[in-house]
Amino acid sequence: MMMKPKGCNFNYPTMSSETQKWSPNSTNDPTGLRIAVVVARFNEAITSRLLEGAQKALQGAAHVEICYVPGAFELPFAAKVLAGQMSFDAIVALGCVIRGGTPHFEYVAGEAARGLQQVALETSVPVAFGVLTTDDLEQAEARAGGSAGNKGYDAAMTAIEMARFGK
Ligand code: INI
Repeated sequence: MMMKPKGCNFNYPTMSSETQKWSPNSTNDPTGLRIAVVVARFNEAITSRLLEGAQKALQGAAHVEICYVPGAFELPFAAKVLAGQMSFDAIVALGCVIRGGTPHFEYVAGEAARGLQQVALETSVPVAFGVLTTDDLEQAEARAGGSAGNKGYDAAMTAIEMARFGK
């Protein structure tokens, strides 16, 4: 029999698909949690929809603090400041980086991902990666409440689950 580590959730299947599947259970329940959401304003038409998705998942949380930064590159710094405030159970980082044919994409997307993971590992405050990295606007729209779901919702559900991890 496989041992279930404390706080781990094996209740929903993991499948290779465009949209994550979430089944309601105690690890996806935001009740009592304090969550910070940091949103990049760059590509605001998309990130505002990611925020709407995140807010839906976080309904019922004890507190949701929403902060804005100029672009995805600034998300790790903001996440580190918020993690240092010691009052948040998890952080959701939302952004949208569109390739657009320049090397800038690689730097912004890569540093956002690397920096956010670094903050989580250094502070032990979970940081969910709700940053779209797409080839074009159409792909971003699909993932921000369109045909491929809402990655802001998925990131917030991830933050809730990870806030309860090991507890
Ligand atoms: N920031 C984004 O969030 N998405 C992008 O697509 C993007 N592009 O393409 O340039 C972007 N650039 C700004 C960057 O995040 C910083 O705000 C800027 O470089 C100042 O540090």
